[in-house]
Amino acid sequence: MDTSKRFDKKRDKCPNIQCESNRAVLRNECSEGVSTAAHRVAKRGAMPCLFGKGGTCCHNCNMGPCQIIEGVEDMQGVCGATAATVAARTFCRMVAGGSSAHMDHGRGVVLAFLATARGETPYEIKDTIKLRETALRVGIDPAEKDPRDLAIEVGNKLLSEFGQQTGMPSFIKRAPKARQELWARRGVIPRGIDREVVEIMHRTHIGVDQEHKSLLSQAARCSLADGWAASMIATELSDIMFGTPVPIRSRVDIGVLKEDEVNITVHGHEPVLAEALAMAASDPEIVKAAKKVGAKGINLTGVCCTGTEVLMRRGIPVAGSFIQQEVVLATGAVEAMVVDVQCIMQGVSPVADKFHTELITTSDKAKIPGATHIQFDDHRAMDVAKEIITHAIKRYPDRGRHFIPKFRMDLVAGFSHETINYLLGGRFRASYRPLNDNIINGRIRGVAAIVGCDNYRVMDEVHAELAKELIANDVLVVATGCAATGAARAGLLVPEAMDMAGDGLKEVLEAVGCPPVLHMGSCVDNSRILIAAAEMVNTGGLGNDISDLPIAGSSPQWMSEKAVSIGQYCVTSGVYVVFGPNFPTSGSKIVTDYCFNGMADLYGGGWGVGETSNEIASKMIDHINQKRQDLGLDKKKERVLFDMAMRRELEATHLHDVGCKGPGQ
Ligand code: NFS
Repeated sequence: MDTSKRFDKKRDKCPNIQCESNRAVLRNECSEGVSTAAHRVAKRGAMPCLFGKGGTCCHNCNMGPCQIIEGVEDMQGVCGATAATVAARTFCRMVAGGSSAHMDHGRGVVLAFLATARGETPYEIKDTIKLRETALRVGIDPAEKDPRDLAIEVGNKLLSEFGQQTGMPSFIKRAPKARQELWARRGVIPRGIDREVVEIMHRTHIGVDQEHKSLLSQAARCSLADGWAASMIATELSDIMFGTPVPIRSRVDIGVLKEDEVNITVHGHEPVLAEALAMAASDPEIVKAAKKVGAKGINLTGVCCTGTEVLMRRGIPVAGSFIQQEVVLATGAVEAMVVDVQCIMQGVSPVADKFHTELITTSDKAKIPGATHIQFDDHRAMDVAKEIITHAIKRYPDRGRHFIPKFRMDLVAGFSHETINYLLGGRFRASYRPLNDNIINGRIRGVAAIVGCDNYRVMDEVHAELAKELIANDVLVVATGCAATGAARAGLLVPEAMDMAGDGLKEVLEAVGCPPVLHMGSCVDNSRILIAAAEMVNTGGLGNDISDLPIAGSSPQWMSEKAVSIGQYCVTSGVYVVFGPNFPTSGSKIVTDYCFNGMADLYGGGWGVGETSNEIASKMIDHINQKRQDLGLDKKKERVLFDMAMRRELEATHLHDVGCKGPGQ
């Protein structure tokens, strides 16, 4: 039945209903009356508040709020604050907000790690090799130590780095030497993890730091406490506890929900709860209970970065990215959505309410009106997980009219730094040497990272289009988070997609047998990209610092403060980073110029912005070409111009090759 006529124009015009699986669900009569962020974007209109958008609305005191226009004297803040000061302050607070999310996540992982080492959780110390390597990196001699004792020492050391007031977090030393020296010269080495966020909140209070360069220097320091400390701690200890990812096949998109099983989606960011749910889902008692209500079993799927965490380590399918969270529920086929922290839209609650779905919050830091709260505790992880699954099982008989679209796509995930090292170098000489050599000989032009959120205000196809254009130009792509999920939906995370790569890159991929877009994990796992970049420098032949490498990064659909913090730690690490539409300081030309050019002078990596995938790709490729030229590697690497005809051709070949599953297939 053609149901499209039942939808009004606003609904159809909404940009991301163009995403095929979202459209299929939202146009199905089962979702009638459901409102998602896509609809709210349409209702709010295309143009958000310009002052807010450009970072020049100051509401830090009760003399305001002041909306400030740069260069207009009457439009300064009541306190006299200029647009540059306010935009820089706003940017700093975004970095602090984003960093704090990763810091609290990292702290939670360390606490779970310590409890695990003491034998108080159902988790294990799985990767003892990585534990020993990590011990050495934080200055602990692992010799002759029992893994549990060693884990306690490592955990306590890393936990202390959150509250320390002087010195520096241990993993800062993983950056290339030249980078550490540059950070020391610029005065941006973080002292303790939490301290840098507190200092931003202090400096941005009314009447404290009023000089944009000084403010942004603290943003740089805080961002390093995120990337090279909190996020890296979260990734490394999660790997030790739950296993370092290796290549693993799975599926992505809403079609991973199942008709005849109890569908539970885990949504949020922290791996601890999702790991417990994964363990409990196969418990014989639980399976028996599911069968008793007529289901064949438990189908655990992921949403957002929690989903990515369990995808990377267990191959659990990802039902949706950030923009799909409400749509997954609008299928009417989900018994429970279990959330922990971050990126959970309040809009999921009313959508769950329209169906038999139970929304379950599990963190006392993140409660949602209308949800059932079942507090998670590492020490009682299995009991809590079973209690949650039992709630879901009870809902299964109440499943009413529902619609699961057939859209799902195969993918290969699991490209940790260790995997890339092994895949490229082989078992006996694991190293980045072959990658560097192929960059030097020109088969690979460079490496690009596509990371971060997806966003209803940006066209859904941007991640995939950007990735396609980069790989066609022999740029190897690494991806994380919702960007990786978006690229996976488009079928770019399977080895067969190498046909879309340029000849040089394809030759390398054929030899190794991996996809042209490598899934490196969740958003905290962007720290894996930092480690990979440092390893490329250490391997030699591509300069002495990260800023010398022919690499670039982009978050083309950024929306969260975390994305700003991630972008800033990449810039502070020497990477050129291009944001998708709108840069958060656009209300001040002074601050924006400083972020784009001033930071490039200071750190060798700066910010950029692009409106379309084509513009973003051009900027990234130009930067990579410039770095190749600076390294003396610029011989004959012509840019492939990417036009619409080429895109269509690639699309057609690709869908045929990887067997895209559309409705009815
Ligand atoms: Ni990261 Fe944005 Fe959220 Fe994960 Fe997805 S939206 S910055 S990718 S889920 S954090």
